[in-house]
Amino acid sequence: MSRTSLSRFLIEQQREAGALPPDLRHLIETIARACKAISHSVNKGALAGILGEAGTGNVQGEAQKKLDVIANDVLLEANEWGGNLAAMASEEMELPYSIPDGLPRGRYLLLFDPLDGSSNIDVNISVGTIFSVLECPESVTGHPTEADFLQPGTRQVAAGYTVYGPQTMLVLTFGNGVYGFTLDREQGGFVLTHPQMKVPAATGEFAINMSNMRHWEAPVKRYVDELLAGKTGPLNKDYNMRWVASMVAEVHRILTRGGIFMYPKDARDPAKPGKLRLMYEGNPMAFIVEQAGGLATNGHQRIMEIEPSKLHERVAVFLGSREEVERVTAYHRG
Ligand code: AHM
Ligand code: MG
Repeated sequence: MSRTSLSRFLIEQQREAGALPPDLRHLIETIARACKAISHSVNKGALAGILGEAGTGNVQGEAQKKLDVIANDVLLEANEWGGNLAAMASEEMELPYSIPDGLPRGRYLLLFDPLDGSSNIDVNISVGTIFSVLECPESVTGHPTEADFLQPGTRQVAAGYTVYGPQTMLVLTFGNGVYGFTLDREQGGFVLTHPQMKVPAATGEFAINMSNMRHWEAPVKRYVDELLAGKTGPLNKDYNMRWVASMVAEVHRILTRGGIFMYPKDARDPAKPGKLRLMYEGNPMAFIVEQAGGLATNGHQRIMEIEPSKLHERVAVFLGSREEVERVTAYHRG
């Protein structure tokens, strides 16, 4: 069987499809290399003494796991000297990390959640890395600031995630469809295994943390009540439910067999528009899901059209199969 490596795929996209400038191709190869290193750490687990708490907290007030910190460092180190980036921003860092003086600076901004779903690390359930690439505004001559990152998701030039599951898979888009690559550990590289991934328009599967039900807003309660009513309710169909508590794993399942993922705004902290972060969770996942034919809204508008006001801004998320995302979004409007 002839196999297409990630490098070959990216070079062909650059040459034939013209979809990818050379510096963006190089950046994606570098991110993939970093994700390979993170995958090795995740796989070693207790053997490398990397499970458990780091003993520190991040800007969002969440306790950091050792692997949150390791994955963040791996991504920073791999990407700072490549010459493609002006700055990076991460869930684990309060402020952007500008490429230090003395190293070449490029034209892209990279945002990431280095280890998403980190409550799952210690129990050996899938976790992942999510990333988003923006162009640095041309007016920036020195070190980029937080304001330079505050661009809507429609301005993303690439996005992707790596899921560290039974297989490690990298899933990518740069606005030209969605492609999935599986890590071949013997060969040491990613191989194209899932060309043109598509989210089926209809689904019988939903994902939401039901323990928060009493805090939900009326449109979400109504929608989930209807899903639970199954064949005897207005939707006239039985639904199944999944909740991994790793967004990367849920989105990967949805890209494979359809479904709707929801993390709505709720009344636990009325000041927060949701739990997930817009810039490095909502936007990249929305870009991927839309490129695969699905939809992603915050209940009111496309996630990718939200004008961000801060780096660590939160967002309500409804994403996946078109028909279901349209329905729950319509309930918010109505
Ligand atoms: P994290 O980035 O701190 O890991 O948090 C994000 C994760 C998502 O992957 C997942 O969908 C959600 O948090 C699960 O939250 P909960 O534990 O409330 O169900
Ligand atoms: Mg996360």
